[in-house]
Amino acid sequence: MKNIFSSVESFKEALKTEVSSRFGREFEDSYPEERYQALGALIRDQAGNSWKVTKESVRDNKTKQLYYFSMEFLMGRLMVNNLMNMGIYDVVRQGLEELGEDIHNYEVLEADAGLGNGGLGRLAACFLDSLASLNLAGNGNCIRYHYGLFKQEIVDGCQVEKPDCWLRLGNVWEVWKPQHAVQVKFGGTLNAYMDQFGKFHSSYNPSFVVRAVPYDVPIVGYHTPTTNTLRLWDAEVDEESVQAGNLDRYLHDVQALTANVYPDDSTIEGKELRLKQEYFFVCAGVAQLIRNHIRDYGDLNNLADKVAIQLNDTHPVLVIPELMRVLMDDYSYTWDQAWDMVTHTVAYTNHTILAEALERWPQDMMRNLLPRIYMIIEEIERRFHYEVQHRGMEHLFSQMSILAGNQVNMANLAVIGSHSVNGVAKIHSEILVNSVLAQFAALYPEKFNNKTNGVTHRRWLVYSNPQLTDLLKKYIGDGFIRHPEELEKLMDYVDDPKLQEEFFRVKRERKLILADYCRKNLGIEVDVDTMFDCQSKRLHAYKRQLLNIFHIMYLYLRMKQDPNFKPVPTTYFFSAKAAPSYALAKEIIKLINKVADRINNDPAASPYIKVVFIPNYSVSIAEILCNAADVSEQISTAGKEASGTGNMKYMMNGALTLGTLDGANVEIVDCVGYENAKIFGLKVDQIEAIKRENSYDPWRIYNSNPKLRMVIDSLTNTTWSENPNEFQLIFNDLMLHHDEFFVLADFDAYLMAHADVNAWYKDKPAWARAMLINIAKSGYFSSDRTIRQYADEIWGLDEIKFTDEQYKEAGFSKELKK
Ligand code: 26V
Repeated sequence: MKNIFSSVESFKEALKTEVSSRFGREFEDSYPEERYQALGALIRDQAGNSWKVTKESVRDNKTKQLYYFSMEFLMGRLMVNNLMNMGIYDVVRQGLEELGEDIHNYEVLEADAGLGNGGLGRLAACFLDSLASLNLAGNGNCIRYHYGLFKQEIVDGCQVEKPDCWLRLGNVWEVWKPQHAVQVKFGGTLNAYMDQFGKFHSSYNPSFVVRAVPYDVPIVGYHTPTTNTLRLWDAEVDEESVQAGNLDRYLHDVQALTANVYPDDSTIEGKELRLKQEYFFVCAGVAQLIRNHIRDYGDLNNLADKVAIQLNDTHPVLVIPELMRVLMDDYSYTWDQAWDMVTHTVAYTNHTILAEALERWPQDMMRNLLPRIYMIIEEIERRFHYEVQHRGMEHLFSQMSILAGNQVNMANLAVIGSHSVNGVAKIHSEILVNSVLAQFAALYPEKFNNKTNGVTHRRWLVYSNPQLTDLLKKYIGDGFIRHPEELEKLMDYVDDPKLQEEFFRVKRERKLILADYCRKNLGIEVDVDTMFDCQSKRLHAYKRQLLNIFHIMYLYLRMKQDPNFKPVPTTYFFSAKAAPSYALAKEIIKLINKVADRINNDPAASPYIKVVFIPNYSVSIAEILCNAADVSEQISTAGKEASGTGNMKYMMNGALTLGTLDGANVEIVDCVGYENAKIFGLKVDQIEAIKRENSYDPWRIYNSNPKLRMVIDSLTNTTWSENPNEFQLIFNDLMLHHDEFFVLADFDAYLMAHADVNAWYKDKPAWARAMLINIAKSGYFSSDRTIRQYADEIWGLDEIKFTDEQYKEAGFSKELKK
């Protein structure tokens, strides 16, 4: 196989040929979009060589495979990532340069694949990178949404949602596979009977049938031929299945199925379309894995030995009854055989303990939409109830049942049908075992485990922060790219004044890049010699962006009272999308923007305080924000943030965590020590005690704390808006609805924490040392570590092996293996 990327010359030739044969134009006459598409096609085709040998190796060596079912994969852009992982970035950059082109202009033409809401979807994307880079056979399974999560614009301080047409230029990475389409059936009637041997038979007459058609995206590992598949299912019409006189409605329903990512990650609304989406990609994904398995092994008897399925939250939990259906109805396994296979194959990850986000579906909706699936769920429930009774735990059953109060409880179904249940950080897994799923933990203690999240340090450190990467290489070599734990070597140099100075220079360069973005896109001038304090994540009451802005409001109001008060010059960055129907979250965005307007336009205050709200938080924005930060705000109410992963991205780039003891912050301080982070606020047990004693009284705090009172009063006294009712929802939430997330309770501690951070920041050697220690200790938070643990402790995966021939065929030289 000829590798066109083996030299700059052959790459240039290939690109010119590709442009002219694809678009019928000379390279010089072509449009930038055409050149971009041609380049994408060349890279994808090159990945195709590795893809082929990966599939062959997995098949021939009978390597166990993972299927990661997730409603969301927040991939971001793939160009730089793919070029770097394939080890051909420099060839392409130089080739383009010789053709008079800047590679950066190609990189920015790519739209972010924003197929997700936030942490859960980005985690899935990081996992794919680590799976491939660790030579593990891991397939992603998701929906090919035609529009990503909405784009956020800020108009007059308020969030406005615009469609995200990420497919406008097509998707250069995907390969359409119409030959692998499968039918997915919904609704209608089911007739069932038992034959004289006690075997179940059914005839199903669905009311709505669609074709699920896969688009495959290659996921290339770092310097290895391993290339996995992210399979995105699109919906197309099934010509045979249109009912007479119903064409318009049918076309609309097919198109709606894959139109949008559901943008509300805070409450679960019982919308039928969402349930349809869930079954759609579950049914298609299961059909594909069964088909592959039969092709490779002839039958399904060893399914659990060769296939692992991970459910990313409950959204794909219908995998459990769907796999039961296929095994029993299509392949004649008995219930007990099928149940044994399913429960040894499927594992479940929980990502939230917020009651309002736990999935429940109306029983009627599920029965009408998925009659056979519902029937199987009823039988799972019946047998589970029997088991609980048999084990003398009937008194616990009501809290573990799947069907109760006319609803289907998806988390309970997930736990019952899985062999492993994990939380995503130590404290979160403890809360699952001790409270949310305590009854299950008593019944099935062996199922429960923790897998602390991670992020791919390749995207979030190596590729997005080349300046820091070069510096690290100079001191500790490049082994950390494959072995992130080697970042620890930096500990030998954290007191070295030369490194400290060089590091500050790198940080300043990153700040300049961010400042440049703010100038060009927001028209805001940012002083890079101020401290950069950042909070970027979805907007939720429990994440407490409100606490952050209250501190800023306090500083400003105090400056107005006392002209001698001069805070440490700081730029506060916020970036956050609110669910379109989440009124309180939207009001908090408005407050942040109104405060920013007032302070930034006040010449007495703005040299000391600047507030920047960066619209449309996305993977690409995070790539320029996280690595410019000095301080990382991780201030959720203790017990509410399952893990957080932004905290890890900031830490890896040297920011100090200013946070509560919540989620993975706990492990961050475990690693760096309390002296290298700033932890404040109520802890989980204190919050539990306050709730138990019913002793929380926001008014008492308000009345006894003049600083806080000044801030709360300013919400309604026209300081920030001419309309005194502008922030009424916020006021009511805190003062009349009992401040569910303890903003007032933590206000004082938060102020003090900031004061400590400011003092610390002035001591440059101490500050640099702490930042460098954070980088040195961040290897643990690479998703390589997380995936290794999943692979060893849950999935039982072995590495994919390649022969020398296959290396060659994939166009890889063995030197890249390090
Ligand atoms: C929930 C829903 C509810 C139904 C409509 C659509 C939708 C979409 C997403 C979600 C997910 C909520 C759970 C979630 O995102 N959890 C986050 O998972 C991160 C990765 O484990 C973790 O770091 C965050 O702490 C956690 O909030």
